Amino acid sequence: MKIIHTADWHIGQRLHERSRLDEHKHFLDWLLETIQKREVDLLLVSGDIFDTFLPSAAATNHYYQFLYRLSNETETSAVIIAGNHDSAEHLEAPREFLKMGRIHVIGVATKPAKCVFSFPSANPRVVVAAVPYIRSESDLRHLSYETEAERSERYREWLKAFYADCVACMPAELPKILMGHLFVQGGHVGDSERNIQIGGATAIRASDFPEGVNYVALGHLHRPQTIKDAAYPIRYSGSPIPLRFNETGYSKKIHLLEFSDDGLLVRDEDIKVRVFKELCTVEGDEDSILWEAQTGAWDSKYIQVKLKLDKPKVGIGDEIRQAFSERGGEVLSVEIEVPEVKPGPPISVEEMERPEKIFAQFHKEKFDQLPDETLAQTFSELVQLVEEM
Ligand SMILES: [Mn+2]
Repeated sequence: MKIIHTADWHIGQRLHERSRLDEHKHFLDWLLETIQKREVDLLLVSGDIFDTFLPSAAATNHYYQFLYRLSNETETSAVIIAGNHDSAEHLEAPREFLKMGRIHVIGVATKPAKCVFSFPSANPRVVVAAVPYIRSESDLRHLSYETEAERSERYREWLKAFYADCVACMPAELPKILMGHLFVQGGHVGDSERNIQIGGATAIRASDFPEGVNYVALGHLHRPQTIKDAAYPIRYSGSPIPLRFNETGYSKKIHLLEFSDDGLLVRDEDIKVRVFKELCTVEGDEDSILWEAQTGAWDSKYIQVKLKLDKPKVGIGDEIRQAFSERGGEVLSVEIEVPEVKPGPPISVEEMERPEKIFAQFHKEKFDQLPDETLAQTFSELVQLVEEM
């Protein structure tokens, strides 16, 4: 029984307004290919399918095209849960219809028994509990007298009990996989995960998962990682594409598990996701960045520029964008860092300069020249207006 665990697709995500749909399309094609090549029986997607509650038509289309192909071109089954970015209700709406294609979607956790699925259905060899993201505001009853700490604790207890109830519904002899979209204490948080905690310190602990489980397939954290010191693998697959420029120092992954016929985990393999688009960060002063732009290999890369300047310079952003684009790179963001001008000692009213003079000095410092006549005139009129008020 071969199983792939992935999560946090975030289809429809934009990076500095740049659509990522091409990358998602490549990823989903690659995933389907991998499923076919490795003869995978079951696909687990642990939440954050989409980036937003109401994904665009194009994003929705990519998702359903993939499911259609999975159902038609393979024998693979799938279990999909909603994450915090998904609308649980929207994701779940076509549930009955998707079941016809061996695809099981759980958006809202109702009863533990409804979250438990065995595969293959005719002759089960593995059992999965699909527990979607739990919203403290709607899934747990709101109690107005509760402190945040109490609420966090109640969230933890609720999840702990729900997982235990799921396991109680599972046939004892089958390998057990739990799915979830949540934060486990000890996990490494990047900065592209939104609402990582509810009400402050909400995290569940590795020891909160029940005994007798074989694998926990998690979503929520975007860096692939396994929680330390747990009795069995509790793992985040991470997002398949880097969602921010700072998610680039490591490989993106999906996980391939294999259970033998007698229920042992005989394979636990990382598969690196192909890089569909490289994200790069270039830092330095104007000269070094322009030199890098003119000499580096930037073809079809997305670039973030962090530029250090002594003083602001009009049009530098465009100049940099142009330089990279001449070598095929696309600059998505230019952050400019200018040293802060320290304010001088305070001066008395008698010593104060006329506003026109201060403005002229300010302009000279900022743009290296005095304001032109029109601007100086306009400013002086403004001052006059204020003084006459
Ligand atoms: Mn996510």
